[in-house]
Amino acid sequence: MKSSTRYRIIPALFALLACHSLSGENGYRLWLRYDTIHDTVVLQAYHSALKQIMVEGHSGTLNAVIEELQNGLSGMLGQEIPLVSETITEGTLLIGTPASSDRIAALPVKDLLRRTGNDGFIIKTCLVSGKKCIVITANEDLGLMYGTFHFLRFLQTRQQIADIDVVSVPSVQFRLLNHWDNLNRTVERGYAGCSLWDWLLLPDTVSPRYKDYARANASIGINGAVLTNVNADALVLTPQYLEKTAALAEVFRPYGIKVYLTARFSAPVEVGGLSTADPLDPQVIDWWQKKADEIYRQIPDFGGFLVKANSEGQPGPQNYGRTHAEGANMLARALAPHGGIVMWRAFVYDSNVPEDRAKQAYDEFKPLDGKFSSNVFIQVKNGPIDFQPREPFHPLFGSMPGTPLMMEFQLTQEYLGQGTHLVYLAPLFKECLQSDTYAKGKGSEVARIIDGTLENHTITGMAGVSNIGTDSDWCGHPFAQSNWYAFGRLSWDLSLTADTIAEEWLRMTFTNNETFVIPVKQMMMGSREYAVNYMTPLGLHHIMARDHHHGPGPWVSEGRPDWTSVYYHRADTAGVGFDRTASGSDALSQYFPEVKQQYENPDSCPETLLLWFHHLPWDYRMTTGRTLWEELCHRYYEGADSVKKMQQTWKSLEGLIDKERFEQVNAMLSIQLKEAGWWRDACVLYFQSFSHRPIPEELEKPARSLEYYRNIKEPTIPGI
Ligand code: GCW
Repeated sequence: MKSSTRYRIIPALFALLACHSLSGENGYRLWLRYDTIHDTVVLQAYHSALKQIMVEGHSGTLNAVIEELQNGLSGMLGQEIPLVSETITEGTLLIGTPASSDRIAALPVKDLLRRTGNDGFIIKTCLVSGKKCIVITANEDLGLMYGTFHFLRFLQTRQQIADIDVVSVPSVQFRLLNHWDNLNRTVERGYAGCSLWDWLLLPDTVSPRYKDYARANASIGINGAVLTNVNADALVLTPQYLEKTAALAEVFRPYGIKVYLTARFSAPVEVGGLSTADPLDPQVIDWWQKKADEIYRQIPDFGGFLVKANSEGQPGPQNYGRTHAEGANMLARALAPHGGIVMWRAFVYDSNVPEDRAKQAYDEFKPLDGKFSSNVFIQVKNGPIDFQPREPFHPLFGSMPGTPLMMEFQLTQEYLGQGTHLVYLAPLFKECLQSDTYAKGKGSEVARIIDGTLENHTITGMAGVSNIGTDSDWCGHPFAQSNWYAFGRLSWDLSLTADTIAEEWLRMTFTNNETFVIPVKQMMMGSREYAVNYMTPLGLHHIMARDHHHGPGPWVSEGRPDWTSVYYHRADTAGVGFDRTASGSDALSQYFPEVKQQYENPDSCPETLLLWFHHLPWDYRMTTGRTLWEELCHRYYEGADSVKKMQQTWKSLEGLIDKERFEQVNAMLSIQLKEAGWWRDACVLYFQSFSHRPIPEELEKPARSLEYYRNIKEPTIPGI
C-alpha cells in the first residue's frame, strides 16, 4: 500500500498549538476529531489532491457519507470542499459503486471488486476523464462508507494521499458490540455511567448520541449491536420495547449497524403466557416464530438473538432435558426465513460445581459439534474461565470444526482495573488470536478459526463486550476508548498489529506529534503485561474480590467453591497453582497433542501460564534462577513499578496535548498506582502466609498488614 507513507511533522509546532487550539476537550469526539491541520506542507498537499467531492448515487448511507466527508474535510482542511455533481476536475474525490456511477463503471476496478464482497472497498488514485482523481468504490453503499472513514483516517494520521492504492476486505462478517445493558439503564460490568439506551424516552425522543455512536462504530467497521444484557429481561421482546428498539435501528441503519437482542429462553412463559419454554413444544416453537415475524415487521433488518442459557441461573433448554443444540436450533428456525442469526454462548456455569470449571464449556459443547443449524454461532470467550488478565486460549477453538465459532472479547475492564486503570487490550486480543491450536497441524491459529479459513465456514464473527456508557467521553477512562477502537479495527482486519492500532488511535485521538505518540504507544503496549504482573502473574487467575471483582481477594474462600479464589490458586505450604495435567484435573487433554505436550511439562510450559496448569513447590527453580516464591514477589513488584514509570512518562508529556485529558489521565494513573500497590501487597502478604518465606531483601516491604487488606470492603462499586 503506497499510501502508508506519513508526513514528518515538526514537533515544535505542536507545543505551540496544543495550548490554544485544544481546549475544552471532554473526549466526546473519540477518534473522529477532524481538527484543522496546521502543518502547511501537509495542508498544501491535501488541498491540491482534494479540490471537490462528487458522490454518485442516493441513499441514507450516502447522505451520511457526504455529511461525514464535509465535516471531516472542512474541519481538517480549514475550508469547505465543494460537493459537485457534474464536472470532473483534477483533484476530485469521486465516490460511488459501478451501479450508481457510470464514471466508476468505466474504470478498471471490476476484477478487484469481485474480491471485496458487500463491505469491502477500494481507494485508488485514477484518471477519470483524463483527470487525476481519488476514487472510493465498492459493491454496496456501505462499502463506500467504510472506505470514506478509511480515507479520512489517512488524513487524520497524516499519510500521503498523492498515489493511493488500497483494497480492503473485512476479516469477519459479523463485527458486533455486546452491551450488557439492563432496561433500567444499569450496565452489568459497566464503568462509564448509565446505559446509552434511554428506554423511558424512546421511541419519541431519540438522543443525538445514538447517531454519534453509530458513526463511531461505522468508522471502525463494527456492524452490529446487541442492545441488551445476556442476563436477559424478556420484557425487551414485548411490543412496547420492540417499538423502542425499532427507533434505535432506524438511527443506526444508514451506518450499517444492525440491532440484535438477547432472548431470554423463558420468554414464552414470562411474556407469552405459556406454561413451558420447552424448545420441542409446538406452542413454544410457534410462539418464537410469531415473535420473529413480529420483530421483522418492525425491524426488517433485525440481526438476531444472543443467548446465555443454562449458565449462572439463566434459563435454558436443559431445564426441559433438552440440549443446547435443540434450544439454539429452535430459535434459529424462527429467524432463518428472515435472514437472522443466533449467537449461543458457550460460557456455561453449571448449577453443579464441576471438578474444574475450565473444562465445562468444552465438555458440554464439543459433543454437539455439527448439530447446530447453519445460522447458529457458538460464541466463545477468549479463554476457558472468564476474561482474566491472562488465560490460555479456549480449548473449544479448533475442537468444533463443524460449527462456526464467534470470538467474545471483553472490552469493559471487569478484571483489568475497571474504570481507572490504563490497560490497552489489543495485545491480549492478539495473543489469543495468534495462539496455535494445532487443530489441523501447525499454523491452525485461533484467528483462522474465527475468520473461517481453517474450517471453511461461511459465517464468521467477533463480539466485544462493550465498555460504553453515558460518560461524556463514552468509556470513562480516556484510554478505554482505545479498546473499543482496537476491537473494531481488529475485527475488520485480523492481521493488524496491536502496535499499528495503538499508533492510529493515538494520532487520531490526541495528536500526531511523535514526541507524544512514541512514548505513549510504548506505555499502551506494555500496559496489559503490567496489569498481569501486579494482579495475576505467572498464570494465577480468579483471585479478585468477590462479586464486584475490583481489587484483590486471594483469600475469598466461602460459598460455592468455583466462585472462590482458593479454588483457583490452591496455595498451600507445599506450593501454589492449579494442576490441570493428567495428575490433576486433566483439563490439558482438551487441547490438541502439540499444545498439551508443551504445557504439561513445567519446563516447557510458558512461564506466563505456569500456575494455570501446574501446582508447583515454592522452591521450584525458574528460568531467572530465582525460586517460584521469589519470582512471584518480583513480578508483583515489577508490575507496580511499571505503573510508576507510566506515570513518570505521562507527566513528562505535559503541554503536548490538551490540559483536560492530560489531567484526567494523570489523576487516573495515580489511582492505578495506588491500586497496583494494593494488589501487590495484598497478594504477596497472602501468599507469604503459605510460603513462609521472606520477601526478597531488595524489595520494599508492604507498609500494612494482610489483615488490613482483608478488611477492605467496597460495597458501592459500580457495574454489578
Ligand atoms: O464475567 C462474568 C461476569 C458476569 C457476566 C458473565 C457472563 C453477564 O462476572 O457479570 O454476566 O461473566 O459472561 O455471562
